[in-house]
Amino acid sequence: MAIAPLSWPELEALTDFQVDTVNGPTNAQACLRLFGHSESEVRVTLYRDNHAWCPYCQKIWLWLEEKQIPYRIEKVTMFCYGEKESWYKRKVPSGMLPAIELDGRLITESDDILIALEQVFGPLGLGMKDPTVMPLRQLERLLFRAWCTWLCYPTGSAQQEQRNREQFTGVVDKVEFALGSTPGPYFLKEFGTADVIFTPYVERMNASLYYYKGYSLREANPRLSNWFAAMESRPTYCGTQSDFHTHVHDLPPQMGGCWENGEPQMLRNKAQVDQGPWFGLPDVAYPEPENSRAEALHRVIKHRANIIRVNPADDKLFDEALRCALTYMMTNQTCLPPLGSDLALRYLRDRINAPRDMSIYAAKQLRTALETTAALVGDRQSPPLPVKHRRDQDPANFARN
Ligand SMILES: N[C@@H](CCC(=O)N[C@@H](CS)C(=O)NCC(=O)O)C(=O)O
Repeated sequence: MAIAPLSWPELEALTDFQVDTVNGPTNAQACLRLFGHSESEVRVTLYRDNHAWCPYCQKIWLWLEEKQIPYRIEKVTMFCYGEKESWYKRKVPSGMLPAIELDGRLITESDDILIALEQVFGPLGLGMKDPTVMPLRQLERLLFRAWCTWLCYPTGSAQQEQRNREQFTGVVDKVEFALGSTPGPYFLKEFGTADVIFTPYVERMNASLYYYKGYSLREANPRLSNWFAAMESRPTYCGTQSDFHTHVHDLPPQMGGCWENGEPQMLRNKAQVDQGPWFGLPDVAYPEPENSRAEALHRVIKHRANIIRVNPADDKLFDEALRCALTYMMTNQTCLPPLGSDLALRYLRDRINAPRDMSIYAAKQLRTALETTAALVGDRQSPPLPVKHRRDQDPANFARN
């Protein structure tokens, strides 16, 4: 039986989600991380992108979280989402991210940043210049280049597509060999710098190749699969982890385009990433935390005024439709949204960003509730997301959080 949508205060009463952004687990919302230290001990400011998406920023973010170095976070807009802040351009004229200030000294370039941090705080496991880490850093760049060649250039023929695929999987075999040459799931005996270096792009490769090429990196390679699982046992990594939907739609403007191969598996994968079901995708394998719905609800309530304002639909109509989706998410009871709200609900479904807005399972719960509710009143899909920019995600439309 269908129920009426709950009011905002009634919805608010259904979530007690709280995180200590400063001293609690790794999260994308924090502007200060202390790990139990006092603020006067902070020596590092990390400038990273507002969207918690930039791969080079993720590297530094993960390193600081693993080492539990107290730091401040200043969030900066990436060009493809909106206007770069002028205060940042005065500091870093190219506007590139990440950058850090370490005892007042500005450092750019993610590798130089890690080396500078190591000099002051010591390495994470074996360091950047360790002779066992150096070849792994080179292997990561080799993998990166093979990925770009396959993903980011149109292929004139099926043979070329096959060659690009084989070139990539050939490098993946080297990665599998490297992972297999030490005991345990990590690149070296202990978790460390080498794992941090591989993390951002391996995560993006897993998402993009699944969606654009029908190739499941995580499922096709047993050692990478173990490595992902080991990474997911670390709350630091989980706090920075993105889902497939976010990655595949954030990558094209950054990479200058991603090319679909049109194969049947690719088409199936693409449909699932875009339209669900989102549970079961190989973007995450650890068990869902019990508070993921409460987290999603809390995050929507916090930003509801902006979420409703930026939605192209009429505010009153979307307010009700959104409450229907949230009511369904929290009660599991069907809640019929207003007629004509299917597009508006799918507009939001397509713009949930993990981990910027919420963690990976919360994002899946919210996408599912929006889609299930939209499907009650229509099957219209919103126009495809832009691929040259993502100004539809301009952080200027949202309060700082
Ligand atoms: N080699 C640099 C690359 C950094 C980089 O490419 N950053 C991109 C984001 S992933 C950037 O800041 N682009 C400018 C923008 O998008 O605003 C590093 O390792 O730090």
